[in-house]
Amino acid sequence: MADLIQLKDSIVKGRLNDAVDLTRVALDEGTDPQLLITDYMITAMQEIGQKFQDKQAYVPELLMAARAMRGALNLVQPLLVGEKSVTIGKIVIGTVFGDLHDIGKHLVASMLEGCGFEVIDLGVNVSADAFVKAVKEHDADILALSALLTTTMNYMKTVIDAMDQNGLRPKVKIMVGGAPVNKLFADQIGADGYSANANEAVHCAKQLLNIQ
Ligand code: B12
Repeated sequence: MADLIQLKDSIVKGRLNDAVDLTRVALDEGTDPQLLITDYMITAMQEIGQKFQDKQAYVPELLMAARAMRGALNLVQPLLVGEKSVTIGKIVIGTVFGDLHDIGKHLVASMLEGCGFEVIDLGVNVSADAFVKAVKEHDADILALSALLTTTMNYMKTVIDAMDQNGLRPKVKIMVGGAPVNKLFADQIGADGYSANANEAVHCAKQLLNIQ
C-alpha cells in the first residue's frame, strides 16, 4: 500500500523518483487524485515553503521540491480534467520584456500550481501585448509579473498601463515580484499585490481573490 506520508516527505526532500513512484502506486490503488493533491502535495509545498521562510531550506531545496511536486502532479493532472473544484483561480504569469531570469518565476508558478491555481506560464521576455492577449484568452483572475533587473522592472508599469488601455484592469488583479521589486514600488506602479517569495505569493494570490 502507498505510504502517503512518505509521498509528502519525498516531495519536501525533493526526491523526484520516490514521489513519482509513490503517486503511481496510490493512483493504482484508487486513491482520490484530489485528496493526493490537497492533503499531501500541497501540504508538502507548504512545509518546504515554511522551511524556506525559516531559513531551514534554501533555493536548491525549493527547486528540488518543486521538481518532485511537478513530477508527481504530472501523473495526477490528466485525471483531474473537468474537476473544476481543484482550480481555485486562473493565473497568467511571465517574466517581463527584456528579462531572461526565470528561476524565481518558475518557483512561484510551481507553488501556485501546487496550491490549487491553474497557471499559464508565458515564459521570459514577455511583451505587454502578449500579456494582454493571454489575459483575454484565458480570462485570467490574476496576472503575475516577474522582473530581476532594475532596468526591466519599470516595464511592469507598461504592462499595467496596457491592461488599462485594453479595458482589462477592472477584471484582473495584478501581483508583482522579483529581487529588485518591493512593496513601495508595487504601490507606485498600481499593482494590487506584491510578495518577496514563492510561499508568500500563494498567500498574496489567495488574498487578492478573497480565498480562505
Ligand atoms: C541566475 C542569474 C542569472 C541567470 C538567469 C538564469 C535563469 N534561467 O533564470 C543568467 C546567467 C541568464 C543571468 C543573466 C543576467 N543577469 Co543575472 N542573475 C542571476 C542571479 C545570480 C540569481 C537569480 C535567481 O535565480 N535567484 C533565485 C530566485 C529563486 O530568486 P528570485 O528570482 O529573486 O525569485 C524569488 C522572489 O524574487 C520572488 N519572485 C520572483 N518573481 C516573482 C513574481 C511574482 C509575481 C511574485 C509574487 C514573486 C516573485 O519569488 C521567488 C522565489 O522565492 C542574480 C543574483 C541574485 N542574487 O538575485 C543575478 C542578477 C539578477 N543578474 C544581474 C545581471 C546584471 C544580469 C545580466 C545583465 C548580466 C549580463 N551583463 O549579461 C544578465 C541579464 C540577462 C537578461 N536580459 O535577463 C544582476 C541585476 C542587477 C540589477 N540590479 O539590475 C543580478 C542581481 C546580479 C548582480 N548582483 O549584479 N542572470
